[in-house]
Amino acid sequence: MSGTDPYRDNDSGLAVQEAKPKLKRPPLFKVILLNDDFTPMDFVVEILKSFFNMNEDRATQVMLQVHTQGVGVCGVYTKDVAETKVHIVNEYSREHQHPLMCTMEEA
Ligand code: TYC
Repeated sequence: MSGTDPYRDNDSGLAVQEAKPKLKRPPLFKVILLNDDFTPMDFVVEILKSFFNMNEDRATQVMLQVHTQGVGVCGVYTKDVAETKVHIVNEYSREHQHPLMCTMEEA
């Protein structure tokens, strides 16, 4: 074999740096509930249990946080998952004639 085989150390004296891995962590998004004056507290608790896997105590805490502070975080997800959660919560609320608003923002 000749001396130009690229897989062979040909002692050129050049330092070769390995490429850095190009994988980055995907950006994360907070799914957020907004307060309103009309959606029943029980309905919000049911949403948090059904779509965000919270138990009764945690769901009640988050619901009360939204009720008193105006907003609360339901969870943090990748973009696709956050978008899907926002969509299903808003659809479900509309189906039940409640004005509850769910949205997302970069974490
Ligand atoms: N403020 C509502 C009420 O008094 C309850 C509520 C809580 C509504 C959280 C929306 O995201 C919400 N019935």
